[in-house]
Amino acid sequence: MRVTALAAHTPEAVRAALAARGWEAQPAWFAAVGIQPFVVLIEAISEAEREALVHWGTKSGADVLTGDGWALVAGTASRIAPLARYDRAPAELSRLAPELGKLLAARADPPRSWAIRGGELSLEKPVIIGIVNVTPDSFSDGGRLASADAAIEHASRLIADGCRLLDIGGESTRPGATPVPADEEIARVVPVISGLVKRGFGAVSVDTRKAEVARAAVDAGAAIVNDVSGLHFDPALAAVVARAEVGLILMHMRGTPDTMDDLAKYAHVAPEVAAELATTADKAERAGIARERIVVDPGFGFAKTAAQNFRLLDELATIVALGYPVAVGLSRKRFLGAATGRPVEERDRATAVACALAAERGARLFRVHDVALTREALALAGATTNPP
Ligand code: PMM
Repeated sequence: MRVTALAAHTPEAVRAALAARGWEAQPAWFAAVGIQPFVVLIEAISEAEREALVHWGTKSGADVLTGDGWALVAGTASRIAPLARYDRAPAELSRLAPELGKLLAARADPPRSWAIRGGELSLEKPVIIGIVNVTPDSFSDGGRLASADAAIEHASRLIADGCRLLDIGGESTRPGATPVPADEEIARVVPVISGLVKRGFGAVSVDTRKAEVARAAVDAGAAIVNDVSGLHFDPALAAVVARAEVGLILMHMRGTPDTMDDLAKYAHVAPEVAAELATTADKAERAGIARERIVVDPGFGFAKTAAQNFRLLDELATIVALGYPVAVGLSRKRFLGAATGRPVEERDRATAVACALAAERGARLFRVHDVALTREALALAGATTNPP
């Protein structure tokens, strides 16, 4: 007899073991996915629901841990799946079926594309978003025209390095940054956006919290709005996005850049960020923004301590499980310095490694300064499951 422990963090090892023993590709894949471990935390449940779950767990062989008002259910996906079916689940658990069904559906069929203005961006391969910050501290050498030209030239290098999207920002969101009036922000970003669109440099996104700036950027040809406030800063932003039918990145943060550090209080960061992002995405959909247009971003560095950022990166699958494509902004952030001891200008290698870790956990879009290095790290991470 020979006993071998197989890798279980992806379905690959089981698929390969079955394929090596003559299984057809499709059944081998479905079986491998079905026996992947699946753990769900169920909160705000009644005593009757809790008891029904414990009873169901004993019968079905899934592990159920419970406490006051919550339960944690662990097992394989195929063992837990019947709980998402009205005809198979105990009547007391009917409230659970639709919620669990959504999680299972997103897991079985993650989004493969993102609807942006004028078309779709494929997510089959990772999407690198090149950062073009047109803030005075980034481009401090002279007048507006010079800044726009410098930004466009910088963007052309990022495109050559392999990014598929350019994110243009005219307002710094660092703690303590001076707020920029909308007209000043427009004057910074619009010449760059129209210059890039005119040159046909691919999809352009505007990094703004303000409806007025988003409207001007969209008029200049932006295909995406990236709102770091997750629709909290300007209530009019959602309508602009809905009407223009552009893509939307909803980032998680609490408060504003000035107040966010005091709001970094979580009992368990990943589920709390996921719940807050789900509420925000719901709000966007109710404002008329199609689900296919929404990407969510856990907001690394925004209202999170270094330790919370690392937990969130490790537990990124919780954000991915919401069913929206996930973008991450890890580039040069302070918490990367906390692990490496590197100052901000030396954090591109750490950024590339962090992006590879995020890709493995299901992130599809990566907002970075150094596109070439990140592209290489992502190529390697991808080749692990899909060899070239
Ligand atoms: N971070 C910054 C700015 N915009 N947008 C998204 N979607 N995600 C982020 O993490 C994010 C962002 C701050 O970083 P920078 O000052 O280096 O641009």
